[in-house]
Amino acid sequence: MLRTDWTRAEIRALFDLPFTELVFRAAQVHRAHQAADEVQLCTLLSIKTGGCPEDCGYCSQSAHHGSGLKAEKLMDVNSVLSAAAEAKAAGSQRFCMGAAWRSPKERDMPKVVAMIEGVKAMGLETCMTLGMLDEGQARTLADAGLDYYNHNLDSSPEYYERVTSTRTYQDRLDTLENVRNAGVSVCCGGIVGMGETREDRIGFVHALATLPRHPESVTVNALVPIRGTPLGDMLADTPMARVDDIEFVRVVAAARIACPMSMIRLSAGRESMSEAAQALCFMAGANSIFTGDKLLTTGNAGDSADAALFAKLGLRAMEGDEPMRVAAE
Ligand code: SAM
Ligand code: DTB
Ligand code: SF4
Repeated sequence: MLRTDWTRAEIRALFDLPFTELVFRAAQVHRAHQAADEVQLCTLLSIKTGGCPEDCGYCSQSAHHGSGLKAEKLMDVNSVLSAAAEAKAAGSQRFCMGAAWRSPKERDMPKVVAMIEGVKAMGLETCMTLGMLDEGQARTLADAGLDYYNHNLDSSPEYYERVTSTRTYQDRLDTLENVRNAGVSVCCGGIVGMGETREDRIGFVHALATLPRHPESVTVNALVPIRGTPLGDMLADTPMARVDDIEFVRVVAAARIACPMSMIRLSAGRESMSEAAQALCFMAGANSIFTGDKLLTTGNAGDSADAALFAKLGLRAMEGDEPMRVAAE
């Protein structure tokens, strides 16, 4: 039922629709497949911060840039579990753990496995994002009970090489395949506002919608400009390069139409988005957010601002599993 044969021309035609028509169609698709008043709450924790050998042009954690972020060692398991307990108490459904690695090292795996087992035992869904995985590593995480793995395509295949030089788009696709083959659900998305063109945004949505199976979760981040990173400096020095809210909502709407059963997560950049812009994103089919006042290294809207927004918009926290996982059972 879910189309994975979208052409770029079809995705382009969505972007070219009058804005209100695009949002209306996305809202229809959303209602046909999911409960449109439910929004999933996820919490992030950086379990290994900074000092990353990759050179992603947007990232505060790359050792190649001068963001000034202090590198830290892998957290101990108990500290991760207490952060997870706090997230659960705050109403979060999923706990996502991120590490600034190119890929996990063998010596780190026992701790990572203990984190997955411990967080899962609290009744939370587990997600990890640790960089590239080979088949064996994906299987180890699956055996530990990992529910989701986040690994982003970030942009179109053409723009990707302008964003990161230490790995290729194909490397990203290979890890996604290893995660899928191990039976772990996929969380995959990208960043809007890195200086890419409309055609790159079309290529990005097209890449997600033509994966062999749509990601269960799609993250849509707005670039958080970080001083000292190439893309952060570019945006801070050229405010005109900022993608406006209407174009951002178009990306959400096109992703919703192309991947009707996926969860679409409004991710980084929400802190500086107006309530009206966020409401438009929810209207266009976004149905997941990161909660709490911190993402990995940057700020987030915070629980009280989100509770107020949900009350204003009549939204409620989702409790069930993601539709694609329910359908697969
Ligand atoms: N190291 C792992 C990796 O890259 O796969 C996981 C962590 S990485 C920080 C996760 C994702 O966060 C990136 O793929 C990127 O899409 C997003 N991200 C990182 N820095 C960002 C920023 N400044 N603004 C928006 N999104 C960002
Ligand atoms: C994703 O697409 N966004 C999240 C999650 N996956 C791991 C990360 C956002 C990071 C924002 C920048 C920071 O806090 O360092
Ligand atoms: Fe490293 Fe991930 Fe940041 Fe890239 S996005 S520099 S891989 S932590």
